[in-house]
Amino acid sequence: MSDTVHRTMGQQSGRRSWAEPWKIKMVEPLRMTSHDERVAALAEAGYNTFLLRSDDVYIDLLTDSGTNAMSDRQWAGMMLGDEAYAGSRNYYHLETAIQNYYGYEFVVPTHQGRGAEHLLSQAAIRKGQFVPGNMYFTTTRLHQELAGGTFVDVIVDAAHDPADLSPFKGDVDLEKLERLIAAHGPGEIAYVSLAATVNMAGGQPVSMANVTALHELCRRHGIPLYLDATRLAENAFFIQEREPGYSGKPIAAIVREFCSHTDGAWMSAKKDALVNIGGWLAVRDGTLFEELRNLVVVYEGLHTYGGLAGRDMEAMAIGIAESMQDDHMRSRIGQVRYLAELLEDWGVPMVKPVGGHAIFLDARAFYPQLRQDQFPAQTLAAELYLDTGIRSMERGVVSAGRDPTTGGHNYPKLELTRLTLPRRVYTQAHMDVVAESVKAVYDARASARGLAMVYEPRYLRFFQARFEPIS
Ligand code: PLI
Repeated sequence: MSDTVHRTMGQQSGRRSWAEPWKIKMVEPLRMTSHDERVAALAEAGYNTFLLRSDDVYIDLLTDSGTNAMSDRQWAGMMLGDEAYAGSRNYYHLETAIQNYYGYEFVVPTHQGRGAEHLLSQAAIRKGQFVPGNMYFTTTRLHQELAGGTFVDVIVDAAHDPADLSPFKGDVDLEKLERLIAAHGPGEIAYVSLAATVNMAGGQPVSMANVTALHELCRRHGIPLYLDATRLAENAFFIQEREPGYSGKPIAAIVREFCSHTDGAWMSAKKDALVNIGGWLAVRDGTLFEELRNLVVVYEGLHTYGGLAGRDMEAMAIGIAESMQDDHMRSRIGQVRYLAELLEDWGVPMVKPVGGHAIFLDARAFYPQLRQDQFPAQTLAAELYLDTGIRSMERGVVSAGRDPTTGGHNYPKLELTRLTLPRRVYTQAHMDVVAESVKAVYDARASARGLAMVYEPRYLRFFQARFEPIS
């Protein structure tokens, strides 16, 4: 095509699209299923998408956790695994990557995020203490409770409203936190548990202004501030886009600045860091580090592998660097927005603004005829699977579990079904198929009857609970 023709086309269409900063070198075939096969598979799975076999799934949007496609650089790194029991060179690469990109001095590797949550909760919570945070996350809160702590939600009210368009719905409400400290005294607060891009709120970011003020407040009261950095690079993208003074700053610099306002962090590297397994915990306090480094050998493995193979740590070190690249993040969140725009055009109700890792469909708005104890979000996940074999996840009353004191259901304001996008895995055409399937389920919304829970495990029930359709 001549330069002139090319330029003219550009002018006529007036648009300039973005594309992924990579090309595909290996593919994994997908299996398509018939409607009858899906009906049988869903019944066998107790209407819980976690219990489906992945072979029965066409497009898997259950989670962005560990489902990333690694780069050729990461795969090359896997071949450089130093599988020594102690002192693997890959551990030192990982330690350097975390020190450079996040800025914490002392690093403990763990097999995944909840391994790190377990260690931190055991080391930093005394029985009876409170742990305030910006909305609960399932595994985080459970480990805090198992250590004898009580989680208290101090997120801004806007986070609980799917239609509120505030740009930083992950922020901590500093007044709520001050009130909690005044009521119990700072000695009864174990630490503040701050999550970047709050998962259960729809992937909503925390502003730099908020973490700066929060850190100051914590310092005044002598309370540590620990960060769940699982999706911090995505959070940094929103700061770059929305917060005054950050539009010219690279994601990597924003991440470093954000961490500088915290006393330590943990991460499920299965998200931002573009690997299939791995996690870490990192702090500035040498005494706390000593305790964590001792605990890790009890629960995870030696402090230079923490439950991981050397090759896993190498892939993580490389993935951390790749996750901070601006063009990577632009296309990652660009794909989430592409799907959101299609759904928005059809009036499908979802949490807004759209977050970093997923679309969160508003199941209450889908199914106003269902009570929350008829599990609207679980029902929507089941219907989506039946339509085209798309797997999503419930993030509503089932995920919220039971109140440890009363034993009753926790009833969260948000009753959501999450379509989570794995990184570098699906194409724009897959997104079209997903959007059309959601639209078909939305069009059929009046016929949904809901589900009854017929089996409930003790911990993290959403993973293994079983349901039956209400007839
Ligand atoms: O799944 P883990 O154990 O590697 O990480 C636990 C974990 C901690 N924090 C946050 C914000 C998470 O999102 C998280 C895990 N999330 C999952 C599995 C998800 O599907 O969102």
